[in-house]
Amino acid sequence: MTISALSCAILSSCKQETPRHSPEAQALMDRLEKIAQSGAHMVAHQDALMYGTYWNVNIDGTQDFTRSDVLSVAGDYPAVVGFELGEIELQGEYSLDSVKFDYIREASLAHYNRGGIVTYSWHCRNPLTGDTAWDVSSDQVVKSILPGGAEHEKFMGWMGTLADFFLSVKTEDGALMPFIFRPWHEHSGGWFWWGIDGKCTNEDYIALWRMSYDYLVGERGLNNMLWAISPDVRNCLDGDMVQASYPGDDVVDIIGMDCYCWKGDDVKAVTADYVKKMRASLEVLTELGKKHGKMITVAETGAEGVPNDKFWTEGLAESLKGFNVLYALTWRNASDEAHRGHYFCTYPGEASSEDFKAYTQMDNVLLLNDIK
Ligand code: BMA
Repeated sequence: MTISALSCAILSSCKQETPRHSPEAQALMDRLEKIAQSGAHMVAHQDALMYGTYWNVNIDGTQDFTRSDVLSVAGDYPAVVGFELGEIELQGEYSLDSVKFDYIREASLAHYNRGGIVTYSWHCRNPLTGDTAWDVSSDQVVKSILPGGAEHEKFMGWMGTLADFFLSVKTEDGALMPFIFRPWHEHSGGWFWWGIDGKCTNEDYIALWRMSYDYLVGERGLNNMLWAISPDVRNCLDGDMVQASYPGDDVVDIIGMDCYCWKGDDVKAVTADYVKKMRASLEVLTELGKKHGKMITVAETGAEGVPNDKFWTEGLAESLKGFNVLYALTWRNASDEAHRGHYFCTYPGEASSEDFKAYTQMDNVLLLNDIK
């Protein structure tokens, strides 16, 4: 033991600073920077390996995590796979989308070992009422979990459970798997308890983000993750709004946005609106990215039920043309009967599947094998 290590051991108050990024996280950053600068973007799909429109690992016994709707249609896996950790805070076996947390860990590692990139979202329950993330009955929730608030201890326990999960996702050589963490998303709206549109102040949102960072990275040593913020473009992705609630360059690695294509009878007109909204928002995001020296991404997108058979080439590809975006993550293809029609990507036999295939064959669109 060196003298300084010895004195640190003796003086328990002597804390070692956690470096901003672990070597694995830095390698992921470097890999992403290269992709971002190439002008190409990665195909990304939420819960891609857990279930698809007509299958589910819980039921079909495909627990080697080799199945994916994107793979079935395009012949390769998405480069980025998103997983949802909502309700991990309740310490049960299953997520709010009925996925086993053990499977999420195993599927994350399977994707990582194949050369893919993992991102986690967290629709955390309302710690004040115990109801879902969408319970916005009080505008005091964030305040109540900040230091000094009545629910602070309880909430830190929830964060502890999340940290325990992250600490359990280890690669074969024992390192913590690097990934992109995207907490407190769509905060520009008022539909989650952490929304700045009436549910908390900008200051409280920033405090929540920084508290999460300090705990997970500073206290639990989770410097294997990159932090992505993603406001929703509803309520307008205006630079000032994002600016006012921006947690700081020291605690953000990627600036993203969530932007969906809404429904309407005239699918061509709806798609054109989507392209317009995406491009206008990406202009703003590009400026923010430049200003803050951050990569930008489309953290959630798609059209529920993909009403336009040409959505991928006419909608998504058109939207992203000319922008340096990391990836475009289409939301989940829910498999359960209760969510029939709640799909945002394609699947075999689905009307837009040929167009999706054509989109993934474009030179600037990257599936898993393209990033290896
Ligand atoms: C929403 C919907 C919900 C789901 C939640 C978290 O957008 O897909 O059905 O529970 O995301 O994944």
